[in-house]
Amino acid sequence: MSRGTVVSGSNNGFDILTEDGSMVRCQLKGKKLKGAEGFYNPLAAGDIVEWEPASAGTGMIQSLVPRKSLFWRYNEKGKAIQAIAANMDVLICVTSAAMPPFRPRFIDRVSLEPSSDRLPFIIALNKTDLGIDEEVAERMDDYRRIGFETIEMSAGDGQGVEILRERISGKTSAFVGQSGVGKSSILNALEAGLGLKVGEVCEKFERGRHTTVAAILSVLSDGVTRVIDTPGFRRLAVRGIDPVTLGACFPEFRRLAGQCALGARCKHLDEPGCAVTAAVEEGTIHEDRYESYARVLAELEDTRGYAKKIGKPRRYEEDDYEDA
Ligand SMILES: Nc1nc2c(ncn2[C@@H]2O[C@H](COP(=O)(O)OP(=O)(O)OP(=O)(O)O)[C@@H](O)[C@H]2O)c(=O)[nH]1
Ligand SMILES: [Mg+2]
Ligand SMILES: [Zn+2]
Repeated sequence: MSRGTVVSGSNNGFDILTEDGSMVRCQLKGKKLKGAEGFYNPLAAGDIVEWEPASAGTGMIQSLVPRKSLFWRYNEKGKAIQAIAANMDVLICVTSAAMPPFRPRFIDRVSLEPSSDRLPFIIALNKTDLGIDEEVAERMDDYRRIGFETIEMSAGDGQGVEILRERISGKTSAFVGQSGVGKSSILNALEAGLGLKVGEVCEKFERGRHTTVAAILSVLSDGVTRVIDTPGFRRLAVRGIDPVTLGACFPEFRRLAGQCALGARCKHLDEPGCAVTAAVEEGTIHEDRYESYARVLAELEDTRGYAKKIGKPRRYEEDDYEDA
């Protein structure tokens, strides 16, 4: 039995990067994959599997090696968790200064999983060549202030590309974010040879066109740096977090843990003696971050049934409307 890494694939077959660096097309052995029970899809880009050679240069996947990290979202149609990218050392949320517009509430939602899993997380503000509005600059400053790592960059003119390269060098990183923000373009800027497909942003609606349709892992020419490109989505619905622990996924709220009069039971809404709402009034918690928190909390309360059912891992579904 050998080990290999899933580069891409669907139920019809997976491209596996073997330990000696060659590629082999593999099928699953049987209908259910050992180790991937309960998921909408058995395997994500970045998964490590045990496989065996089969006929004519193909392979048979026997089992999934436990994941050390996972980015996933809740698939509403399948009513199950869809694994998007696995085993990354760092998750990068790509966002754009413009075209499509900067969406901090979307970033807030993406940040919840790495915040609670302690997975290194970077906010990459792309398309800085289009100019950075004051409002965008102010929010990026706030993200840094509360402890998020950020990179301001442009796949278009190359700003920040070397900083990104240094940060992900020798590691596996996964790039996620809304359609059209430039995830595939950034990877092509790191290495033109990747030749990932890039699509225009629709001028009228300022939205991407879902150009990347499946996650794919690529190895850069240094032979050791791995990057996972993923399909864009417009909105992330949050599932499966216990509402009373949501505050702990916001680092600047977490710092106030234990200071609310109600202690760990405080949901930071209108409870007397709440340290979080006091910090919002004082301006030490950004009111838009608080708004994100309140919206996600309401969503979690509305979908408690899901939360119970799927437990941990918690999260996400694709949806058709734009704003969180
Ligand atoms: N001006 C400018 N345009 C960029 C930049 N990066 C990407 N673009 C453009 O933005 C559009 C979308 O880029 P993609 O790389 O396809 O975006 P994506 O995030 O991979 O989109 P999906 O695959 O649909 O999720 C293309 O027209 C790119 O040329 C940048 O830094 N500056
Ligand atoms: Mg893409
Ligand atoms: Zn509170």
